[in-house]
Amino acid sequence: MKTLMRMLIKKTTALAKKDDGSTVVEFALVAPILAMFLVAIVEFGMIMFSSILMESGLRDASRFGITGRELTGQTRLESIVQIISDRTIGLIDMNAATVDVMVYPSFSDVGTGEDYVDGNANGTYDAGETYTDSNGNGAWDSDIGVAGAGDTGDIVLYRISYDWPLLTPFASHFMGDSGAFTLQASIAVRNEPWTASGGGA
Ligand SMILES: [Ca+2]
Ligand SMILES: [Ca+2]
Repeated sequence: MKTLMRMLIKKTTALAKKDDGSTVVEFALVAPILAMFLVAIVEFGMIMFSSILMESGLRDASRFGITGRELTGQTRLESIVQIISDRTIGLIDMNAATVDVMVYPSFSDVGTGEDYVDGNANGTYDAGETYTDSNGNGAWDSDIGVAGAGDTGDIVLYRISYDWPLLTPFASHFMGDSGAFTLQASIAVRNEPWTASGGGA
């Protein structure tokens, strides 16, 4: 990327020094590429900035979540999403972002699936194989987390995923997938002890 930029700057400077008619034509060819390149750099900066805000927003939300409190007029989950939304100052479209708040029996269970006997030894669960229905929903789950902000002392995972729509097709050559760059963050915490009057699920 640096080399390309150096090349573009050199070319632009060289064109500025020339004073024949071809300068205008050549500059017209280079200018859109240079402009697109600058937009891509700005966009990359925006993505990095949003990513940092998203991570700190998620951390703030989890710090709030472990206290068992809720914002006035909102449920705990709504309050948690509200905090992330406030901290990302509108850069992340919360309607398009996926926020998961899930309860696990222990830290080591975070992100793990229900136990099963791998009958055909292919390393994955297949329909018909014996499994332990930990969450009692009558089906095997690849993630044993149960949606919710949890009760006092519970282990809770906060996870956010957002597909940043890339502005420049140029940028999507370097990063992202099908015109979007996925931003992700997650944090697992243990809820503080609180009394029944101090909060609720
Ligand atoms: Ca299997
Ligand atoms: Ca299950």
